[in-house]
Amino acid sequence: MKRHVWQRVLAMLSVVVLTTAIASACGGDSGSGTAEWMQPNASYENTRVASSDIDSENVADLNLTWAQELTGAGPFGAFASTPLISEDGVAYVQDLASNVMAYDLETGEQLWKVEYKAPTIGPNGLAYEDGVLFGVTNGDVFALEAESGEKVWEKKVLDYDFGIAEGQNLGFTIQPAVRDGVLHLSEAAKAGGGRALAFDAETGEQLWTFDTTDEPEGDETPSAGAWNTPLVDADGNVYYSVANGYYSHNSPKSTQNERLYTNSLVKLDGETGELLWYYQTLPNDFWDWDLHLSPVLADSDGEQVVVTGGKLGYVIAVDPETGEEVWKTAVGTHNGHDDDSRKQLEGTLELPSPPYEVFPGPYGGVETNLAVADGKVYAAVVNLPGQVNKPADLNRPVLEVDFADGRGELVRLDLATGEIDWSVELDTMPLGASTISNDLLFTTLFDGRLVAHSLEDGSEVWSSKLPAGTNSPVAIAGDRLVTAAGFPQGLGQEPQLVSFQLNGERVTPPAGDEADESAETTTDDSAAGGDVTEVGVVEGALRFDPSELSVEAGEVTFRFNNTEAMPHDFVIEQDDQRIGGTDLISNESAELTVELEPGEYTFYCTPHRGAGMTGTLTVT
Ligand SMILES: [Cu+2]
Repeated sequence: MKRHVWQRVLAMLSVVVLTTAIASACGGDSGSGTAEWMQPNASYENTRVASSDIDSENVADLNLTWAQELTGAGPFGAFASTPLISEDGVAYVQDLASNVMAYDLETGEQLWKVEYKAPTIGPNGLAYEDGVLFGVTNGDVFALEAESGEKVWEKKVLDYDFGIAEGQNLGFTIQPAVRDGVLHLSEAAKAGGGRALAFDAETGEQLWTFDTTDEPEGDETPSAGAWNTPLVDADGNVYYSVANGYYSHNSPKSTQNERLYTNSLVKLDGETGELLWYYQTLPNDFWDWDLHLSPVLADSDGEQVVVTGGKLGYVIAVDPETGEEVWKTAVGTHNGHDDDSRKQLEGTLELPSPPYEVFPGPYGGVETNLAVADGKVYAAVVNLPGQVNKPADLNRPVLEVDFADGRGELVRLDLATGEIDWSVELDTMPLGASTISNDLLFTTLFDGRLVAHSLEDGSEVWSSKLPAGTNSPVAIAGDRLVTAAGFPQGLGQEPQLVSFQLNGERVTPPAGDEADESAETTTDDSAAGGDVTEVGVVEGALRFDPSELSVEAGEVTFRFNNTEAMPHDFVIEQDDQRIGGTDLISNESAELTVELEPGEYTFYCTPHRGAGMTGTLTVT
């Protein structure tokens, strides 16, 4: 153990040396200096259209100019929000441990950091108005001086217990919106249904709340709330895509109903929080098909429409005045389950015998935000099925997936009709939202690539390999692009914030070869112990290695070796009773000693249980 810690320190030191070298290698020429990206989705309308110099003619000269290690992490990596970029050359970001940092865009130097150390599922992130940054941790809302990171105000808003695993109360995990002095954000899934809240941006005073379910006391299932930045229109009215509930196909039938306002777009009065209208797109959802994207307000031939979508694999346009559907288009792979939830309400649902796959899966469909420009909608679509391997899987609110099977598409739809103009296939999942820069569509791919595709026909124009896997969106301003390689997937990959500049001096980010070696040698420690049962992880797969263990009854010691930066724990239970577990750890080992009687046990990782990170333990 000691040796491992020491090697980790060495690895970190080498990273520090490298990043210092990178910073000093960066020359003095200044950027164009007037463009900014200071809204979560670039504009109040959530269009994700950058004010940018980068286009298909010059993208070949877009170079990585610095990378900085990200140290905080949540269950889905180190980073998942859209960075903010100020016109005076500062990037403001929040990692998945809720920590907030400011970086000098020119040098990559960290200007300040506020540590919250509160892991969250994400996507979280920052909002900005009049020199002040706004953000959340699980239960708190805070305002910071952008200049210094100094606290302006901070409020504990939620006082219930929350966790970071699916099916738990998740608290806040949203990138808020702020406009004209009012801050808007929502709880994510919460027992009975999360609330949308509005605050006075100057004082932090709570102005109103809106229950995103119509009977918040009716059902204890964590449900509704919102994951992504709402839309605030020029009148101050607020549109949220309200998420679903953690219901399984086999959840008691009494709790399965339309369950307003799950999977609904809602419009709220900005003054009072009163519901103006709702549009429910999928009642009684039990496949974890959230409607959860940031709604986008766009002009379509002189008519305003609000466009949204989500994991259900549809892009939808709604009339902002009435809430009536204008069009609804399926994107990505669907394999015949779209009407299951409605059929179950009618009592006519018949499912096949396992095993079978369900498209879109629980991480599938349009997982990350849309972009809209010039009468066109752009969607990054994930094709990754949920797996029903045995009848009991229908008790799971989130079907098991295998991230290694993930594929995707980029799709362009016509804003007026919803018709698909083009769709191009991707050999890995796009989880980096859609960002438009002149004639290019940027996103990031799960295996660690930053890509730019042609708006015209979807063809790939440019790509760059990032130092680690990623599920981070892209922000662009002027000649700069900021994103993260925040989802490490291989031995030695370290999460990093990365910055690109047109014609910037290219650097090679720390690749982590030395960390690689240190991780490999950690297993040597096992020689020191006596009877220790080792369990590790399959890198990048959210799986234990092995997934089946057997030990003899009595006092048993397990050593859990997490060779990834992704945090995992190792928990043993029997008949829903927790026997014991390690802390969440990353890039290290932890031991667990428990007294076990003969029998069958389950082990799992708390944050990734829903993603299938489970195994069986036989005690003889
Ligand atoms: Cu895990």
